[in-house]
Amino acid sequence: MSTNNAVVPNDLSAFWMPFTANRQFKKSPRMFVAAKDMHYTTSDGRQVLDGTAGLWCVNAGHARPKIVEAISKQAAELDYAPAFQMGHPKAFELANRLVDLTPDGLDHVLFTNSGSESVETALKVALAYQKVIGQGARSRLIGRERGYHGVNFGGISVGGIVTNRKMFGTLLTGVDHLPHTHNLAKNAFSKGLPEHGVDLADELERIVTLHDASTIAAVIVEPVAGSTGVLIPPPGYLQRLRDITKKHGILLIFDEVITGYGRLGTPFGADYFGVTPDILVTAKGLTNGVIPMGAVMVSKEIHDAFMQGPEHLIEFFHGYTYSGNPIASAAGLATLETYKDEGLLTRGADLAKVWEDGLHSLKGLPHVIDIRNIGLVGAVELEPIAGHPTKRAFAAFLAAFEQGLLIRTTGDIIALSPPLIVTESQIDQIITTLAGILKTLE
Ligand code: PXG
Ligand code: PLP
Repeated sequence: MSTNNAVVPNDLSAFWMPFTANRQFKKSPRMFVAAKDMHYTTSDGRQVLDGTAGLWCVNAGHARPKIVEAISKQAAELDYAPAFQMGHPKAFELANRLVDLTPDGLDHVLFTNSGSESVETALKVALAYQKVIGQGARSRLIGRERGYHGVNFGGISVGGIVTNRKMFGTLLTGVDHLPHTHNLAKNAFSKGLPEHGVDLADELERIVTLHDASTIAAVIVEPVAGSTGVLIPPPGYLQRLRDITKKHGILLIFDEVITGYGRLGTPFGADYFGVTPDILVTAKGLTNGVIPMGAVMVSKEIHDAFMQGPEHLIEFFHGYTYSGNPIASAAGLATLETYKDEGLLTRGADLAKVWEDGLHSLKGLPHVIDIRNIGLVGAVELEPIAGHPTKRAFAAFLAAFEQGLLIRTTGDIIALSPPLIVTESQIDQIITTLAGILKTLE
């Protein structure tokens, strides 16, 4: 039990925490109680520099005035409106703004409440689209090893993380996977895009030959795999996936839950790589992480294929109670305005060189076996302690937290993705703190 005004509740047992070592955490909790701009405040009153934009989502930094104001105003004005067969202006306005922001051809938006729901939505649109155009035999979905597409059943089926899959039965049937593009032997310590591996895209041709194109609905990939440790594709790889999918009538879905909204120094990964998918999956940075919301942008061609038959009938049997929720829509609009006011969707490009130089200065420190960077994303891969995978990176995470820096670890990889408002001196602080920790790690 706890009181409402306690800084830290005295019983932590009821909340079964997500993707957390619950017993370890509850023995020595790490609590944030406030946040502003680049910093969190801990329950013991310390400032912690946010090196990860929360969970890759707080792209404009914390407690930004326009967003705070928009949310409180919207809550007082129109808190909720039914999402089915009713509308409210801000959801339409936000969809229009998103269509303006995304690459040409992506002209329609479906709203969700998370990246996971955005992924399920995209996969369902893809399958239904193939049916609607008379290609109903196209029921297979192709994902990629080490892909992360959230935690719902579709997402873990096309995803490629064994721990997220193995406890949950047979998942979706008819799914196959491309190989991932991570190649330490050939590409370690690459700056930006790694040189080797474009041929891995040709594995899609092999998969198409195996199953026949007429059975495949869609391919889903992250332009840069974030969650499994910042796996960056070589030049030409995504274009080759685009060419092969187009040739075979297969839809290409980019999961931009992390790469979207400025993370790579361009509005979307699609812009960075100059490759436009048929469906673009987003969440996180859409509302600066403040209110749960996702958005799935689809091509005009896909959307228009559904707009047939009697007009009083529902065209697509899918949606959420909170699709386009008024407060989330207001948060999204204020977030996009903040990005625009401050040039944040391209600020990553201005800082990319400083970021790259800082990160790569860690080369040669103990246990460091690779460093990767793109836009304002970075990863430092550590040699695992023999027999104890993840332990070394987790020790770095705990040490960083003690020293006032929030980092994120996955396996033995340290991932970094600061808010796009980060200053050069804060980049310096991130690198200096990390260097100190790497020198002392067991
Ligand atoms: N797709 C991608 C590419 C993601 O990165 C999701 C879907 C799912 O989004 P939701 O909102 O349902 O969590 C994600 C989320 C990490 C980390 O530290 C990454 C994510 C979430 C939490 C932590 O790597 N990615
Ligand atoms: N479960 C039940 C019993 C429901 O009534 C609903 C929605 O009406 C859902 C699940 C789905 O909830 P949501 O629309 O918030 O995803």
